[in-house]
Formats: sequence, C-alpha cells, structure tokens
Amino acid sequence: MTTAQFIREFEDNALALFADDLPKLSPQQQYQALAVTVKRYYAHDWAKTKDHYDRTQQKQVYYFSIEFLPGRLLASNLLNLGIKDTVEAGLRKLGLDPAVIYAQEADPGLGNGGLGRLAAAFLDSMASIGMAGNGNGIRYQYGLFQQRFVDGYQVELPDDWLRDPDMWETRKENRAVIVKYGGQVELRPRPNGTLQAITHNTDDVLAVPYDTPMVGYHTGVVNTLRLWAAETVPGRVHNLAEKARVNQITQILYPDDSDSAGRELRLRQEYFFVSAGIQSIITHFKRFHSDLAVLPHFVAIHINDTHPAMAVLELMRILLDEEEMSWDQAWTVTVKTMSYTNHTLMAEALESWPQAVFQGLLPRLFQIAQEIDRRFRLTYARRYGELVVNNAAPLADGQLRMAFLAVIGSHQVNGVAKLHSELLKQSVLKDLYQIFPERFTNETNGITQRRWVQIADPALAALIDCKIGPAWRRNPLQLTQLRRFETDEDFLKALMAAKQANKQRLADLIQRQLGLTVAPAALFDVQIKRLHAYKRQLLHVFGILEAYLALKNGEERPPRVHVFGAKAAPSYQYAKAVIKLINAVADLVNRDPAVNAKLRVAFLPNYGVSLGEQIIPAADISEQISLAGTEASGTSNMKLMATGALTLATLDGANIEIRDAAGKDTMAVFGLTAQQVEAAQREHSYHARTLYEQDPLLHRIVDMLTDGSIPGIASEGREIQDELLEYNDNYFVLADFESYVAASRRLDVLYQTPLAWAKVALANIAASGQFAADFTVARYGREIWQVLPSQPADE
Ligand code: GLG
Repeated sequence: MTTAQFIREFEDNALALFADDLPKLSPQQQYQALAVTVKRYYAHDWAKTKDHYDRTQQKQVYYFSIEFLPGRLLASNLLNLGIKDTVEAGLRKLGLDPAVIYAQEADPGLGNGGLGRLAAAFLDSMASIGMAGNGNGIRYQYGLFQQRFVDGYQVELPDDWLRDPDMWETRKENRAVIVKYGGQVELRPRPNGTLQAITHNTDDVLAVPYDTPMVGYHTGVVNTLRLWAAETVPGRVHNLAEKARVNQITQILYPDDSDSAGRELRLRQEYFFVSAGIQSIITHFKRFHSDLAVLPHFVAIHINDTHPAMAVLELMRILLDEEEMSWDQAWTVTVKTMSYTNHTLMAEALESWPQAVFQGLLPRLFQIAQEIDRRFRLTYARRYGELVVNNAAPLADGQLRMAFLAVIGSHQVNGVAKLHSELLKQSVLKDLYQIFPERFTNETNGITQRRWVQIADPALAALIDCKIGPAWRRNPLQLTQLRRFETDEDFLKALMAAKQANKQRLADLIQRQLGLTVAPAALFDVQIKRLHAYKRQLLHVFGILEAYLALKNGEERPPRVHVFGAKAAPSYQYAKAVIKLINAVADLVNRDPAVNAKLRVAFLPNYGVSLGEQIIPAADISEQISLAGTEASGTSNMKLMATGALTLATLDGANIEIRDAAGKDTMAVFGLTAQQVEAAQREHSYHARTLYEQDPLLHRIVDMLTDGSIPGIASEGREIQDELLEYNDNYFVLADFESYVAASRRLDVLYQTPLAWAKVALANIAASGQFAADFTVARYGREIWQVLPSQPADE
C-alpha cells in the first residue's frame, strides 16, 4: 500500500461516513474514519483465519477471563499490519497529527490490573506467533472507574467507554445463546439407566457476542476476542425492572480484583460468560464432529484465575445432560480440556461461594459440584487421609472453593513466576499438590514489547535497530546482542538522550495535568500498579520522607521525581488512605522551597494502559517493592526494564528471574526474603513497635503521620500508623525500611556516573527479551494446551 492509496481510501471513508471532507471533521470523526479504513485492511485476513481453522481443524485455545485490558488498538493494529509508518506519513500529509487521532480512542478498562493486561497480552501474542487462540470474556458497558483526585482523595467516576462507538467490535447476533439461571432440577431416568437432568422455570438471559479482532504481528493471522453482552430474550414479555436486572449482568466491571465475597451479581457475571462461551464452543465443534469424546484433541479451555472455574461444572453439565455421556467419560473429557492459572496467594482472592448462594442461582451446577466432591473424597481419602482430603475438597464448611475445583477439574495448573509456583505448592494448594503433583507447573508471565517498546518508545526502538537490525521486533531474544555494546560510549549516550527526551515528554504531561514543574534531568523514580498494602506504596512514601528530612538537614542528594500511578478499589479504605497520604506528602514536598529543587512527587490520576505508555519509557527507576512472597509475578517490572529502567526490588515474584536474566549487579535488591518473612510469621518473631522504638529515623517518620507535619491527614495518618504499630505492620514496612533506603541510595550513587548507569540500563534492555509474552504463550502451548504456533497457509 502506498501513502497515496491510503489517503484516497481514508478520504473516501470519511466522506461516506460523515458526508464531509476530512478537515471539516472532529478528531473523533477522523479517528472513526481511520478505524474503518484500517478494518478493511485486516477484514480479509480475519475471515481467512477463521476459515483456515475450520478447514484444518487444528486445536484451538479458548482463554476464559473475566478481565481483558487490551489498551487502545489503533496504533497496535497499524503496527501489527505493518502499515504504521505509511499511515502516519499519510496523516501528516493531510495535516493531521497521529497522536491526536490515537488519543480519540477510548482505552477499554475491562480489567483491574496485571491479570487483565496479561490476558490481553496473551491474545496479542497468540496471533503474533500464529497460534489458534481466542479470548472469551464480558463486554462491560462501564469499564474500571475513572479516577480523579479531589483534595487528595480518590474520587471514582463511571467509565462510559462506549459513549463513542467501539470501532473494532462486531456484534454477532446470529451467534447469540441463552444462559439459564435458577429453576428446579428434575432428574428423569433414561432408557439406558442413567439420569437426565432437566431444569424447569429458569430465568433466561440472552448472551450476544461482540467479536474484536486480535491482529497478529506480520503474520496474517487475525484471532478473535469474544466478549458477551447480556440482553433480554426477544419475544418474551419483560417489564422494566426485569430488563434492568438482565442488563445489570454486564453493566460494570467489579473494581476489585481481590474481594468478591458473596456478591451474587458477580456470580451471575461469572456464569454468564462461562456458559455462553462453552455453549458456543460446543455448537461450533459439533458442526465438524459428532463425537464429543474427542473434544480435547481440538479444544483447550483455559481458566484464567478462579473467576471462570465453573467452566469445569458447565462443561460437565453439557456433556452429561445434553450429550448424554456417562460420568466417567464426561469427567475424562473435561479434565483433559481444562487448565488453570493461579495469579495470587492472597487468601481473599481465592474465591469461594456460600453453598446456599451458589445452589440457589445454579442448582444443576451445584449438584455436579457435589458429585465431584463425593467422588474426590471417595477416591483419595484412603490414600491421603481424611484431613488432606477435607482440606483439598471442593466443598467444605458450607463453601464451594473455586480454586480447588479448578485444580481438580484441570490437567495442568500453573503459577505465574518461579517463586510463586513454588509457594503455591507449599501453601494454598499444598494438599492438592500432594494428590496431583504431576499437574503443577510454572509459566512465568510476559509482556508485549510491541506495545511497550515499539509503540510507546519509538526512539529506543530505532536506536536498537541501528545496532542490531530489526530482527528483535519479531524475536525479542535478539535483544541479548545489545550486550556487545556495553562499552560503546556513543551508543550509551544516545540511549540516555532518548530517555531524556521521553522524560521531557512526561514532564510536560505532569505540568499539564498537575501544574507541577519537574526537571527532566532528575532521576525519575516510578511506581505504577494497583494500590494495595502488600505492594507497599507506603514504603516508597517512607523513602520520600527520609529524603525530605535529609534535605531539610542540608544533606546533598541528586534530584529525584517520584512518579505514582495507582487506583484503589473503592471499598478498600486503607488503600485510599495511602492515596491521600501520597498526595499530602506531594503537597508538603512540592511546596517547600527548601527541598523542592531536589525532590518532587507527582501522583498522576487514572493510571491505566494509556497512561502507562507515557510513563514507562520515561522511568529511570522501577519500584518493585512488594513484601517478598506476596506479589505473584508483577508485569510492570518487565515493561519498565524493557525500556531501560533500573529495578529497585525485593526478591519477589518475577523480580528474581529478572535479576537472574540481567545479572546480579543490575538490580538494587533489598529486604527480607520470602523464607525469612514466612519464618517470622510462623514464629511470631516480628515486632514492629520495637523497631519503631529503637530506630530514631523510623520513629520520626512514623510520628510524622500523626503529629501534624504532613497537613491534611489527621484520620488517614492515624489509620496507617495504627496498621504499623497496633496491628504489627502486616507487610513488614518497618522491617524493610533501612535496607530499602540503602538500596535506593546506591542508585543515587550510580546515577552520578552517567555511563555506568547507562550500562546497567542497557543490560536490562538486553535481558528483557526473554520476558516477551510470545515466549510465554508458546510455552503454554507446548506444555499445557498442546497447541503449537502455526501460520495459516498463504493462499
Ligand atoms: C495478579 C498478580 C500479579 C500478576 C498478575 C498476572 O497480583 O502479580 O503479575 O496477576 O499474573 N491480580 C493480579 O494482577
């Protein structure tokens, strides 16, 4: 395609859509016309890919996830289609600014954080390595709330992301299915002696799929993300209240990835996309096969975290009740089809449902769960003893435990980083690990360098091309070749200059958004992730206060800008208190002329994928400071290293593997190890108050929370101080403080020698390739799904 061709098609589409010439349209209309133009460039490949899968009957993966955070798709589609440069040149020729047009697209906030972003990255990667993989989830009408700060407090506004039409989705009315809730189950004997379950008086909801293309990077493969919307069943009488109840199912994303206790609507959501997804898989499968026993040869269903764990029950239901399989056969098929990823050790995130709630909403599924439970106990009690079996069974203490159900109903179970996968076996899943050791495996998370480096940091990408050619764009492992240039001063200087330009852009954004001036020459110290006690943004704040006191004391420090991005779940009071604290400390520091040439704090509101694209390329320091043993993997650690930030970290999650890859001296490591934390917890040997009493600096900082030195945090300061002193500091902030400050100071020292710093930054970039999600999904394919990457035949 030439620029001229593109311009002609773009102008035609604009005219057809809006009956006006391009220059007269609003940027949003221009964006829409551009999206329509781009759609035409992949439409053929999308149809061809589906057709190819049907004809070859290769095995397909269905990735079930209650969250997908794809980010804006325009630039990514252009990049993956290989026409980004051509299109941008065309836009400029027309006098349009590509950045302005890209910004018109709503960023679909259909997820909370790492979990949802990982799911989206996997889809991008599957298409990009030519793997037959689809997403299955929910088309939320409102995404994760938009965050504003009012007087330093988080305020949540609805995210009406569909106000302008989503240009990529296609409504597939002809693929709608009916999802049934409630009712009474009748068991009728079949002639062959088995029982048939029929559920009467169900509450029926129409599930309508919206398909979004997942365009592969230069592969011609276009896979599908299928998101389901709830509607009333046509032709049935509905009053307004009923209608509202149905629409509610897919109205909002739960803004809390760690606490979904007892929420019936959440349970409805889960069954909604699980049932719709499985029904549509089976219907499609039956177009080509008559024997459901061979399902696992053609279909792999992945349970992403526990939310879709009832997929085990729903597939069993269909095989037993609709396909008339025997229990044993249905169970064999189900276990071979399912696999499950655990994403957290946090107890509150291991979903369980009160039996009565589950049974009321999904009576037939509950019967099946009971039968799974009965057989599980019967099969393993003798060998492993009552205690182990009771600890591991799906039903106990009036609860249905979804993680256990997922393990029992899957042939493979994985954690998301080496440490996490080990800890799973020792803690939350330890009893099931005894019974099914062969099922447990690790698949360390990954990221898409396409978005985080190629799109978000084009200057760095171009520099890399200059040295090692463009092959890394296809195969990020090639980045290791950059090591050869660690003594190439000109290159190191160029790297730092590119970083500097990115920092200037972020400084401009901070100026625009917060009215705060920051110097791009300062160290940009970044922590971007959900606000959670275990992630310890509080430790970062304590580090800032340490520097504040030192500067007030006349000490010399290289200038630093602390950049935060974090949303707190609206019901998570402690997290919101920390948000208020960060903003209050920002006010204190930024307004104090005695320190503010050396120390600034910028808390940018509404962190999400798009803001991440602006912050990440500008980071010098990546804060990955969770209490060891609590962060399953982390993925911002990988994104930040890929654009050359140095990691300040505990030995937690994937930090450990990052250090192993980049080299010991490339990371500023501090703090207790997971083992030490576990021992301290087991032996109750940690006493936060003693530390507070013995360490004068800590004492001073903890006191600042309540003595009025930080204005505006009377109640929040008290709450946080109580957590530290009265509740014995559950996340060991005080314990790790001293070594945190020491590690952070080592980075100050290194920054004094720009070339030494640049060398470490380069080592990080060079080692980042192994954390490409392309490799992660290829491993899932080999080890879990038995689906290999393959390109559709070019015809
Ligand atoms: C989880 C974990 C993260 C992990 C992510 C993706 O907390 O450590 O990187 O999943 O596996 N709830 C999450 O975001």
